[in-house]
Amino acid sequence: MTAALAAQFNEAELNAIVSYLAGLKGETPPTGGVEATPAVELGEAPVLTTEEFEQARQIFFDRCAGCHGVLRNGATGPALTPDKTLPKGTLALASIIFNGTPRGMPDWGKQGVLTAEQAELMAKYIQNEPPAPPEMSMEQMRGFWKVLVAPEDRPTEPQHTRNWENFFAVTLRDAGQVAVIDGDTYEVVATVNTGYAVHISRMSATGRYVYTIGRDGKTALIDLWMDPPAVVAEVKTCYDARSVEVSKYNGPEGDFTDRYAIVGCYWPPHFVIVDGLTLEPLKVVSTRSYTYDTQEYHPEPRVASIVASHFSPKWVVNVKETGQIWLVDYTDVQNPAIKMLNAERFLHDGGWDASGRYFLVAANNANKIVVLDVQEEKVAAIVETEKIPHPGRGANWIDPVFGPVWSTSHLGEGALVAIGTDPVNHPEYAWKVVRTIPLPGAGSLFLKTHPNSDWIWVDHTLNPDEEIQRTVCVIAKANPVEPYKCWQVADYGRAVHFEYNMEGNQVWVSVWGRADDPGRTGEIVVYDDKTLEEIARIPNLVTPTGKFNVYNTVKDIY
Ligand code: DHE
Repeated sequence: MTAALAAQFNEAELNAIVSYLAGLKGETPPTGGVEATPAVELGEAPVLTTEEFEQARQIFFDRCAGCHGVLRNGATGPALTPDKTLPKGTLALASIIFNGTPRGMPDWGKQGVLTAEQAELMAKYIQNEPPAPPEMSMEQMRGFWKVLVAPEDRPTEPQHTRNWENFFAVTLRDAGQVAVIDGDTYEVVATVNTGYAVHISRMSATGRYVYTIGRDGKTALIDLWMDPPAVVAEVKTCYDARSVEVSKYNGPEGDFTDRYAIVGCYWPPHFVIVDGLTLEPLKVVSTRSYTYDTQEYHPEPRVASIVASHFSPKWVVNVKETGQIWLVDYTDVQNPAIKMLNAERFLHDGGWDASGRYFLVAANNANKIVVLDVQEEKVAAIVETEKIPHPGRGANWIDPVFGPVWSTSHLGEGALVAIGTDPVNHPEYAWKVVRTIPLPGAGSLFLKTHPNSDWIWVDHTLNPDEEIQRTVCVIAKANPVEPYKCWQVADYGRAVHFEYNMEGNQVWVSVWGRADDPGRTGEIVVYDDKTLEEIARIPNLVTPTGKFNVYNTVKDIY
């Protein structure tokens, strides 16, 4: 490789190319081999047949758009527009797609998700201009909307004697389903069809309903009082989505519990307010706007996390690419007042501090956590962290030296940080990183704790090393300087995401297997949170990822 070409790549990308080329040496290369197309000049995008282009478009939507954007302007992952990809060329791009990078690009080839031919196809595809995806009108949304059981035909009390507040909604990612699992008995009470690859489940303010959002933009409403729990309404408000939240406020301005829900879309870039009991789409609001800092127009500002304020009838809507936090007042949904706060680019996931006043959200590719004071409606601080913070909802705990803290782990660094969250009693530590605790590796997606727990649990799901991918660690709150214990939860798959049961004495961890590998599709491992001993396995689940306990989700316990 010439020095000029090598300068196009960072160290991680060069390593991926070297490792890829090393794999091509043998008689039967493990990767299947990719024809070495030299780096091409700008303007010479490789030509694809219509069939190849359609296959690549679908793979890009399923695997790549979440991080790089549908229009490939970059967010969690770098921009992949032809001006960036053409100088790299097919071979280098295919190497990176196949091998991944330590900074968070998954190793799609090594994981067996993409063949070498598909990696090459994707490398060629991303050197072409991105196709413009379709918009979605209110009329189309209404066409998708279905009420399967009308509110007046639903039960007025639970139709079973199970402890439904201790139910878990578990995403069965590749099956396009959610399993409702009884947290007392570990029985699968119902498996319901939802959207594809449900990203999150959130509960209505009363806890009776579960709202799921599929990657395909489909929202399903599950009634937990039915026997068995079933989908009572569904709607599709976008083609690509990650977030859903409900209205929670009950106070002088009205009782909004179970009244509305809001769906945050990746494409088209908008949010949609729907009726809380029927999912009837009511109002669509575009997020296309200007970046908060340079004030340049952005055609694809995607809606990342959304939370409902406890203080006012407002949702906190995090707009990724423009770096703005929108406070959306839902008292008049047809004429919503929106306060736009400048924050930081690439807002992603986040959670409340223990008081419920501050929302801490990762600006992941900026390596920062933005602290929003929801009561004062202003950004209280922006905190520098390690590389690519990924908190899920984070973890609130009391540090023996620094008092109340909120924690995040990182995708790009083996480190868990604690940020002081108590400006009243510990002002010297508030909104500062007070601890950095080393982990066995990078690639962490989630961490979790509970006010009753002695531990903070953390995963390493996207670490390239197979053993580390399945390893979870616990850090003792009493001595938070290093992990107290780390172990592999299974001999296959990746360990991902934690959730406590209602009592806060058991922890559930997903083993994310492969849908096409019978016996190893996935399971949930349940641990005693005091002794850290395994209590049960809930086997034969198809690619379980997120798990949401009804009680803990309603009360925002993490
Ligand atoms: Fe997620 C939360 C986006 C990849 C499982 N994920 C979120 C949120 C966003 C988001 C915006 C916050 C929602 C909220 O709170 O309102 N996730 C994205 C992506 O854009 C990304 C990086 C790439 C993609 O294409 O989707 C991505 N996420 C993943 C996964 O690969 C995971 C592990 C499995 C999957 O679904 O494909 C995954 N994300 C989750 C889970 C949560 C989540 C389980 C909720 C955590 C919680 O405890 O609340």
